[in-house]
Amino acid sequence: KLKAFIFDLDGVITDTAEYHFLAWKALAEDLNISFTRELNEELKGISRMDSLEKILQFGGKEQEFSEQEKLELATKKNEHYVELINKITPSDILPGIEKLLRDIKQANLEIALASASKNANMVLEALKLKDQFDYIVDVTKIKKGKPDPEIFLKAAELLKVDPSSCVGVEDAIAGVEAIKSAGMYAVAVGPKSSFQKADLVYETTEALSFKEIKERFEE
Ligand code: B16
Ligand code: MG
Repeated sequence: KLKAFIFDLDGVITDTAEYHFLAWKALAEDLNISFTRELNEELKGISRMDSLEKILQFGGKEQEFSEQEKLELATKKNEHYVELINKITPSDILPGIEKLLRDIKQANLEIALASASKNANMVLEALKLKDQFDYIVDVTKIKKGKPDPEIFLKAAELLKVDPSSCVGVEDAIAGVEAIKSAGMYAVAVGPKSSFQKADLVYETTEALSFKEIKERFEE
């Protein structure tokens, strides 16, 4: 039986992916690494330090920095990112999300957030959505990033529901993998061709339908 929804943040609830992109791009340019939107796709759902590693690899510079220097680079990117997301308001909630959250609550189901972002609390507050969530997983306590299922399993544990009673909603390939490995029902947002492993795919957040997800889950 369907009992809970567990949401990703970036790319599902709001489009912070664009701000992550701009902040990484500025850092990459400083390092003389060319960074495109296409490469940015590979960073979705990936932690800050792992994202930095990937960018350094794209530029063939992964050997050039000490651990300390890498931390400084990641901090610099984050400061820029935080500056960019300061402008976020409830008008940045992606279409269809407020209705979906309302429909879930109306059906008396639980809602949790499973975001890899250390800025998730700040973003939810800026969107004025924090009250809609029963639990927000503290990512600093999570050892393994997506595609590992840990963050989704933690959310189910906090909600005290069995993973098999949960729907996970994601926009990243690593995220969908994490949901499936957690033994949950995976709803993906994005192009159908990217998400063979998902149980249900919606091209946009606007198309998300509580009724349809519930019916398909119960089939
Ligand atoms: P931060 P999600 C993820 O959030 C983003 O998709 C990913 O691009 C980002 O690097 C990661 O959070 C860490 O974010 O630097 O703010 O801690 O999609 O899991 O909500
Ligand atoms: Mg995401």
